[in-house]
Order: sequence, then structure tokens, then C-alpha cells
Amino acid sequence: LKMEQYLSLCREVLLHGQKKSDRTGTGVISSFALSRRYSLADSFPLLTTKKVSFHAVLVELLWFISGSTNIQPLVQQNVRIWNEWPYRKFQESADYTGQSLEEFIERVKSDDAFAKKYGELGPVYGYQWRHFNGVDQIKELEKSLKEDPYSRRHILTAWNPGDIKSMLLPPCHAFVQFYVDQQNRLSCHLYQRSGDIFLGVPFNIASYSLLTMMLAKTLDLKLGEFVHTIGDAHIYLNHLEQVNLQLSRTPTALPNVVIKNKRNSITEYTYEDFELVNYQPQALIKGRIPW
Ligand code: UFP
Repeated sequence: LKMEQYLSLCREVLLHGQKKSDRTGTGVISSFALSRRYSLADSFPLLTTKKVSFHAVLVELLWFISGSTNIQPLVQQNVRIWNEWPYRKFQESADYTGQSLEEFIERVKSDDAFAKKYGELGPVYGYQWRHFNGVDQIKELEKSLKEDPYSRRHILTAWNPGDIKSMLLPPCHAFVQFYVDQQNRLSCHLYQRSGDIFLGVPFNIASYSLLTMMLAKTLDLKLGEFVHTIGDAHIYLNHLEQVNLQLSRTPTALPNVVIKNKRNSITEYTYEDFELVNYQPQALIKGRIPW
């Protein structure tokens, strides 16, 4: 219950993974199709062996659910995780005259027309969750969980083959299934095609655990497990030191997330509805984002 599963995932990749080259040119140690299970019943799976920004997890998740695919609302809340891709695109445009990433982001924050033109990521998660070929998957998911909890068709997918080319980054967390058991516990299984074990994965675990909590709150269900399967599970070669530092630390008790208000749909929650309690992580470990 202290996220030893995550640490064992790191160890498994280090021990049994293969050294490979990758798209970014960084190089990785990679294993294929690894799964781990995290209980949601009594605590929230947020790493304690380094600090993970719950603020960023929450802001991004609410942004997905809102259907937005523009980084402006994220940067206005000081969440930087999506900044690189629009910036790279901007650098290739005629309007680029040597602006730094910081200057670019300041402009996106304050200039709506500029944000509209250069802050767009294409039809990424938010768009697919709410408008996949005209389907509002979030509303459909809530409806099916409510009307037919034991259904085997509670699916949320972001992998829309016809749209992949227009996304700045193809979905990593792509296919999700929800499950209600005999004790009315809601569980979630995520298939993530590609996972950066050090930087992306702790964040992804927290994000889908939170999504599951929100659905459970709205639908009056109890909490089961978050099950995480990662296709290409990799540790970048420039994260090895950081991963080893993490493995040298002893995990401590996990925090809890309190959802203070119940809303009729997960589309109605706001930032203030959430509180992270008893989170006492060890120090942040920095690592360069190779993607
Ligand atoms: N990545 C994650 N989680 C995410 C996300 C990206 O681990 O939520 F958006 C990592 C995985 C991989 C890279 O290292 O980003 C994506 O590269 P590729 O598309 O080549 O798999």
C-alpha cells in the first residue's frame, strides 16, 4: 500500500529490459507489456519516493474532461507539461523570430488570438473524450455505469486512427475500461501504449486514479483498483541515476484525496472540489523530458 508496485516496475525494467534506441535519440531500457495494480480503497497512489505535482495532475485532468485541446487554460494555471509541442510548431512558423519558450508561453497566456493560433494541440485527449467522431464518451460512460453497472462495455478510448496525424502527440494513455464488482466497487484498467517510467508514469497513475474517484463519487460507487498495463515500458538512459536514487529511498504512507462536493456529472467538478491530504513526499527529483 505504499506503491511498492511502482518501485518493482522500475526494478523489473532495469533488470529484464533491453537497451534500445528510441524516437527521441536518447536511448532507453525497455520491456513490453507490464502490469501493476494499485488499490484505491484506502489511499491515493501518489508516489512518496519523490514529489509528484498533484496540482498539475488535477488541472490537466479537469482540462481533459472540459474537452479543451488548447494549452492556454493550462499555462494560465501554471501547468507546463504540454508546452514543448506547440512551441516546437511555433518555431517552424513564419511568426517565429527567436522567442524563447518562456516568451512564447507568456504570449499564449495573455493573448487569446495568439493562443488560438499557436496553443492548439490538435484533437488530443479532451477532444476524443468529448467528441470522438461525434460521441461524448464521458457522458456515455456515466450513463452506462449508472444504467448497467455490470456491463462489459465501459470503454473510454483516445486512439482515433483517423485523427492521429493531426495530433501533436499521439495518445500514450489510449484505452480505458471500467468495471463494477459485486460489492459496488469501481475499478479502472488503463492500457498505455508507451510509458516513460520515471517522468510520465507516476503522473499517469495519479491521473486515472483520480478520474476513477470522480466517477465513483458521482455514481455513488465504492473504490476498487487502478490497474495499469504499459505496452512499451521504458526508462530513458538519462533517467537512470534518478531512478536509482528513488529506489534507494523508503516509501512512506500514501496520501488521500478528498472530493468535497458531489456533482451530478464529472464534467461539473472544479479545482476547489478537491483536496490532497497527508502527502509527505521525499524531495523532488529532476529529470529532463526527452520527448
Ligand atoms: N509519455 C508518458 N506519459 C504520458 C505522455 C507521454 O509516459 O502521459 F503524454 C511518454 C512516453 C514516451 C513519450 O516516452 O512520452 C512518447 O513518445 P512516443 O510517442 O514515441 O511513444
